[in-house]
Amino acid sequence: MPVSRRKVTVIGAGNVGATTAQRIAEGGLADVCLIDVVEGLPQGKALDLAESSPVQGHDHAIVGTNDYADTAGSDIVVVTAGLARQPGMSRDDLLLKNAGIVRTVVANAAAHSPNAILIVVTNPLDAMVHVALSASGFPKNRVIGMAGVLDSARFRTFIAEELDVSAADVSAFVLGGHGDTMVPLPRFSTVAGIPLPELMKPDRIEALVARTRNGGAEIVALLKSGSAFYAPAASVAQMVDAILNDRKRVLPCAVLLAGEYKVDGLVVGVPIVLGSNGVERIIEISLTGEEQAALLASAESVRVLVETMAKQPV
Ligand code: TXD
Repeated sequence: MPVSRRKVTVIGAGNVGATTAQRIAEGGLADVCLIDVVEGLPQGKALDLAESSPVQGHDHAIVGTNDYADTAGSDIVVVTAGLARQPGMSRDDLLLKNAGIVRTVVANAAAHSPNAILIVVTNPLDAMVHVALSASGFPKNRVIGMAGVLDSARFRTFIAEELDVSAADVSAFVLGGHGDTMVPLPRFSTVAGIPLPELMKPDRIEALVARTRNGGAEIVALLKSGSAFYAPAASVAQMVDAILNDRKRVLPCAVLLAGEYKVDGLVVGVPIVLGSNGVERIIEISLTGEEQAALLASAESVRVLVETMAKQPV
C-alpha cells in the first residue's frame, strides 16, 4: 500500500524558517510548505531549494506561498514567524509584537491542519508557546517549544571544545526558560557517560554555563543584524525527525506543565519523550534545592510575560 508523503509547514521564510525547510527536505524527512507574509519571499526561497533537489538527490516537494490553504493537511507546523532580536534588544522586547504575529499565524495554520503538531520557535519562546496553545486550541501534547535542544547543543559544543573531545560523545541537559533564566545541569551532563564534574573544574564548568546562557546574545553581537539560525534549524529538524519517525527521543522541550516539577499552568523547558503523539511523557528527575529554585525562578519569569500579555491582549 502506498504510504502518503509527510508534510511539514514552516511559517516564516526568514533565516530560521528557510534553513529549517532546507534541513527537512534535504534530510529526507518530509515535503515542505514554506509560508510568509512577504509576497515572493517564500516562493523564491522554495524555488531555489527545489532547484537544489536534483543535485542533493532528494525528491521532496518544497512549495512557497502566502496562502494558508496551501498548508492544509500538514503533520507538523513549525512557527518561526516574527521579528528577530537586534543587538541590544532583549527577547522580552519582542513580546507583544510577536504575540500578535504568532496568534494570527497559529490560528490560520490550525484551521487548515487541525491534527498537526505545532513546534514553536519564535521568541520569547516560552510565552509564544502559551500564545500558540490558546490560538490553536490544541491539546498540550501537540504544542511544543524548541529551545532546550538548541541550548543544550550550545553547552555540548562548549564542553567538547574545552575537553578536546568529539561533540558526538557529549550529552548535556538544560532546563528552564529560554534566555537568561535557563538552568544548565552539569551533573546530568556527561562525556560518554562520565559526569562533567569528574572531568572539569567547577570554575570552568561555571564559565561554560555562563557562555551557554549567553549563547544567543554572543551570536547576535557577532552578526550585528539578525540572530542564530543554523543551530536553531538543526534543532527543529531533530524534533521533526523524532515526531515523524516516532523515535521517542528524550529531548529538552518547552511544554505546558500541570504540576510536574512543582510548576502548574506555565510553559517551561523540561525533558520529554518526543514521538508521533508529540509529548509522549514528561520525565521528572529529582532536583537539588538549588536546581529546583532556579527552575521555579525561570517559571516565574514566564509567568510575568504571560501576565503582561493578558493585560494587553493582542
Ligand atoms: O531557540 C529559539 N527558540 C530561537 C528563536 C532560536 C533562534 C531564533 N529564534 C526566534 O525565531 C527569533 O527571535 C525570531 O523570533 C524567530 C525567527 O528568527 P529568524 O532569524 O528566522 O528571523 P527572520 O529572518 O527575521 O524571519 C522571520 C520571518 C520573516 O521572513 C518575516 O517576514 C516573517 O517571519 N513574518 C511572518 N510570516 C508570516 N506571517 C506573519 N504575520 C509574519 N510576520 C513576520
